[in-house]
Amino acid sequence: MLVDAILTDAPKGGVIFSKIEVREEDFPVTLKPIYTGICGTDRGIVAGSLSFAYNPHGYNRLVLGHESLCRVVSAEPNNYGIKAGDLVIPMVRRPGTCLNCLAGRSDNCSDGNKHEAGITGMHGFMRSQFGDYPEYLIKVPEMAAAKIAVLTEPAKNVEKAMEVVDIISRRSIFTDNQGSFEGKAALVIGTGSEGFLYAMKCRDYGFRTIVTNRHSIDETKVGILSRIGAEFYDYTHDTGSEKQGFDLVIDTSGDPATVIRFLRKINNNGILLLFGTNGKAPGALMNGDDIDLIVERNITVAGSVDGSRIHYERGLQDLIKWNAIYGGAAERLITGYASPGSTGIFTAKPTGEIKTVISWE
Ligand code: DN4
Ligand code: BGC
Ligand code: ZN
Repeated sequence: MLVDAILTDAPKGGVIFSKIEVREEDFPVTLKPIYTGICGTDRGIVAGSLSFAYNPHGYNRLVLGHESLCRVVSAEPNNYGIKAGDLVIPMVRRPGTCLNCLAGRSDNCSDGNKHEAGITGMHGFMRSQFGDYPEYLIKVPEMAAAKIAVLTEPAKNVEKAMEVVDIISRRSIFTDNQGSFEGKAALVIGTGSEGFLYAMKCRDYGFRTIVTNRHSIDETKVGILSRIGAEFYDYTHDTGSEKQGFDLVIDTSGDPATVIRFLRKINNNGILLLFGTNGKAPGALMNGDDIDLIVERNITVAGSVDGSRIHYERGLQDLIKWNAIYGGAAERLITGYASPGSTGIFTAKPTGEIKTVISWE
């Protein structure tokens, strides 16, 4: 089938809006995207800095896009309740053959043989039409959620990562004597969409939540943080004395020097969660004192990637909740809309962007 698509050549990079002939299998469901979100991963692929990205077998190009809200155009009868007219979110990962993949947890794929739409060996969702299977579609229950549902995919990463934090935090008494995180502080590095979603989730847990970057942020971003009860600080103005004592540090920057900087400010039994990826970031040295600190303070360093069906479902629920309790905070994360042909959006991040969404209708 010949479709309009946003294409790259992974892992080299580049981006064009063009037609591509995709050899479609006989998919039982046909989808048209309404919105597709652009994330740091897409820009990393376009910049050629994510060496793990690759084209589908037999193609010298990859259709980008893994964040999408779609309309079902047609669906064969199925056991998943998917029918023509439904709003759905297609899942990013498709299982390989390892035990985690077989058990429905391809987010924990143990041999790397899974595929990811728009990232690793599978065409993504930034095309005018595509086919899929009902088992990889998350139903969006109500029209009220339609505006924010495109954020479900990035939100699912946060839900899974915080589940990892839950598991790690059980290694010691991590809460106060009421079982809450109220007395604890979380630092989120980075002010992109994932940073904001982490900040909202950290507030749900009761963490004092601090978000940081290497520059100041505009009023829109300050406004959202204030709605959710989180603080911002520009760490380049940190004197080294006031901001420390974090129990949870979440990095969405992928910058080694920044990660090490804040590793040094983590409390006993604290957690460093690595999430941002940027293979082209300059290296930074960890020294012997850093290793001693990780050991002596019982610090856990963890990575987290992707999420499974349950995380998509929780992510959508949380987005609806955050939008309601924080005065539209979830929909405020969408700071701009672009057309499929404006590919410059992949190489130049608009000032103040949290999430730019491509509109396909
Ligand atoms: P994004 O919108 O590019 O956000 C990255 C944020 O980090 C931006 O606000 C950056 O600031 C900020 N940043 C960059 N360098 C530094 C630094 N040295 N110090 C402080 N802040 C810095 O990307 P996103 O929010 O869509 O995704 C965040 C990252 O997570 C990306 O690297 C993705 O590839 C990765 N990711 C991982 C998973 C997963 O593990 C899922 C989705 C995304 P500025 O550029 O705005 O100035 O499952
Ligand atoms: C996606 C994840 C994917 C990851 C790969 C992210 O942008 O949201 O589903 O596993 O990229 O690094
Ligand atoms: Zn993403």
